[in-house]
Amino acid sequence: MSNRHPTLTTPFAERAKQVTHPLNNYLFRLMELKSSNLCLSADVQTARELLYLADKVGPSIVVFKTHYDLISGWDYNPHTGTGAKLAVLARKHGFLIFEDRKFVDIGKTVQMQYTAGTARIIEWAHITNANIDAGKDMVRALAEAAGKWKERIHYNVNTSITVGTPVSDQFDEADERSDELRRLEPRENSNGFQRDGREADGRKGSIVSITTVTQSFEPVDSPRMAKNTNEGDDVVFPGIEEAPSDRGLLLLAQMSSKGCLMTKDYTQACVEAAREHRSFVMGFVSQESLNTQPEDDFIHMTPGCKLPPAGEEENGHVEGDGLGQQYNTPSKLINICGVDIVIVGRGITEVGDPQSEAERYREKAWKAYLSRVG
Ligand code: 6AU
Repeated sequence: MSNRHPTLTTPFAERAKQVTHPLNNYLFRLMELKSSNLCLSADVQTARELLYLADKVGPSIVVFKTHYDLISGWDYNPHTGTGAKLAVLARKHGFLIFEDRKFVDIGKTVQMQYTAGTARIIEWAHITNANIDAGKDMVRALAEAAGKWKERIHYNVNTSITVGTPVSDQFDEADERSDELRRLEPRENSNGFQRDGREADGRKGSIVSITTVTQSFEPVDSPRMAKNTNEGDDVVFPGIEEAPSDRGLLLLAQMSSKGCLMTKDYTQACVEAAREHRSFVMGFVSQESLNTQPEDDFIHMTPGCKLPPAGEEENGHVEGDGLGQQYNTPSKLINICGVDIVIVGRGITEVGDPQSEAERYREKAWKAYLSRVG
């Protein structure tokens, strides 16, 4: 870590003004507003527990981290399911959702894992992360997928249907329009040109009727992630606007686990990949600050964080979990290692009162930040 990098002593409110990534701008302002640099790692087993935790602990945190594949009863419906419900809580309490998916594969596969399949992570998670062992092109692939997704959600699709007898010129136009719609709305577009007598080889036969589906795309102003109609779903955390609809990636640059095989060269490759994709990569999951060049302003989120029990905080040391996880206190990670947000899981979720424990972590982590920036 470079001890003198300006980001270590610059308040989050100032960093908000300088950052490239819209989600970092939003997140730094949210952190100042809530006096919080705490992320909850909600590694619970059921969707019910997950949503309960998000509602209870939401006021103390700025990021809510999920492993959706741990959760039984995850409802995949994009409008009313678990992701959409989390989005409602994120707006209400003011936090970003981070799906800890740790993508690692060839570019095409990670694009599909990110945007499609059952979970459609991109629809509900503002942030996700990737291990770039597969190479830097994977980051570009995810960035491209996020860019295309954002273009698409910025438009409302308005549909009108007319039925009539066609004139000959209409067919070629109709085919072009149909292709365009298929490109924009893969698989979901159900418009059907009903043509009788169309030959398999593409020659036109006798046509009895045509149903024309016209779709126009109108810009949508709200960055809202999922459409919900329940009462109260529109509540937005006071003092800040809704999160932007941009998506962000954290590169898994260093791990908290004992014997981790990530080398310095790998970590450096993460930094280079981040610099190449500043409009998509927000920063790192790492154990220290990796900002070294003057223009670096990446955010650092750090797991492996636990406090000693209340009243014993001064002792400082916390044992690992016996399965490789190693812990440091918020004070060490933020003050000495220079990270911005601490990620806490079992330290909060496995106590009797997660709500007040989250407050204890929030206070300690924020105090460490204040002391770092002086
Ligand atoms: O606080 P814990 O130990 O209960 O949970 C830590 C959480 C888990 C891990 O999957 C995750 O943080 N994690 C990560 C992440 C966030 O990518 C990286 C790492 O190096 N160590 C780690 O524990 O959900």
